[in-house]
Amino acid sequence: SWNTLRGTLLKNRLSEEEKARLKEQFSELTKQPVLMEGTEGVAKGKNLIIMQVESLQSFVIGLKYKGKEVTPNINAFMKEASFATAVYNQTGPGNSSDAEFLVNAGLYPAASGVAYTRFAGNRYEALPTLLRQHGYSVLAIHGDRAGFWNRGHMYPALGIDNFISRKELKNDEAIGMGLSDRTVFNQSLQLLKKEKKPFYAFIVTLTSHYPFNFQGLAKKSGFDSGEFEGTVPGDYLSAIHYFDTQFGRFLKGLKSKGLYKDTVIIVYGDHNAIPKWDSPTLGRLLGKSISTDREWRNISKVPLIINIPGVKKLKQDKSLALGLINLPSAAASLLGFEYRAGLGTNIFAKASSDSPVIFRNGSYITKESYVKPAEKRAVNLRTGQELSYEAFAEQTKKVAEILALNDKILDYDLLPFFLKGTGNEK
Ligand code: GP9
Ligand code: MN
Repeated sequence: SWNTLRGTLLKNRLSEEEKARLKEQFSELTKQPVLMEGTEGVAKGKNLIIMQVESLQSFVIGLKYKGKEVTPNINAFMKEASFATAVYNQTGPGNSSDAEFLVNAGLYPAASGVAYTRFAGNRYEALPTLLRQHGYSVLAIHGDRAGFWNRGHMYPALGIDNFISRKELKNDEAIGMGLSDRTVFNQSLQLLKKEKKPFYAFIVTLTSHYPFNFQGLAKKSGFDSGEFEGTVPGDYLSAIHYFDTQFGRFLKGLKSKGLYKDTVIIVYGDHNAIPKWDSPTLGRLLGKSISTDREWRNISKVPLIINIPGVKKLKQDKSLALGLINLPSAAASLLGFEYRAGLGTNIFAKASSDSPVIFRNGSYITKESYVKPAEKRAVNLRTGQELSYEAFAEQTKKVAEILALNDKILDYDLLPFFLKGTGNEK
């Protein structure tokens, strides 16, 4: 496109000094940390399913509406999970695709525009590539056309060499933007049964997409959102309940096909569902106030659940603030591998430093503070009390440098250069 071409033409070359400096910064940031006991390699040899659930927010988990659980299957899954938390949404304008990028590449969204469309020509060493190097077969399944978010080009760049999109799937049931979660899960079970083991399957759901009221969905969901039917939050509960029912059937299918016991299942929400202007309605539905920044931030979190059959609670350092960028290194280490090509700290790192959750706009969250450089403000996460912005100067500078490094990696396709000689290159 014109944007890509212009970007290429306007781009200055990086000096060798600058490249060396960036490489140094990168290797410093991606030093393999000491991990919590009982996490490294606990899932060695197992299959991996990473499921990105469209618009799944944390607040629906465990929620009862008119006495009925919204997500009974996720609730049960979470009870037996090895690790479960709520993370902050780090996506930018690329929405679903940014979440995929955070999770599979461990890189931040693009500084402007969308990484999946701007940087599909880059050379990555993403999680799928790493797993393929270790003998995994890799596939992605998503019930939309391959062109959406440029996945058809980006997936191969990330090392996903087998993309089962809407075109390859049986089109026997469509809801809203693409094939229904029901048929996608059914067909996924058939595909996974046949897939060479061990596999990594990246499954991206779609039916619970905004505005959550696609034709026929309410009926298939059967959820009674009462007086909130027809509002975004009410229809959201119904759409998520539909997803949850299909998810339950999928887990059952994995069990009956004998796949469950050999498979790590990671489930997360890609980004928040409810737009901010609907927060008063959501507040009424939940019977609580979500008017302050803090309440909004908390309600906007998305779940991240890791389930390794037979593995009870994984130890994690609670002081780490988490986002989706922290997932690929964690998934790799559970399987017994080291992921060195992304910028996120491992979820299971023994956190010696306070590693922040970084948002694309330069704001960041440490364990106790929320810092917004654009407004030169810092607040206490829990109390909302104003803090001295200047006190965060060093941390703010570090965060800006990490985002700048991310942008240099994308703009100049630097990963192959960074990883040369680390044993992580192709
Ligand atoms: C389409 C879907 C879009 O394939 O992933 O989701 P969005 O990015 O709009 O949340
Ligand atoms: Mn999405």
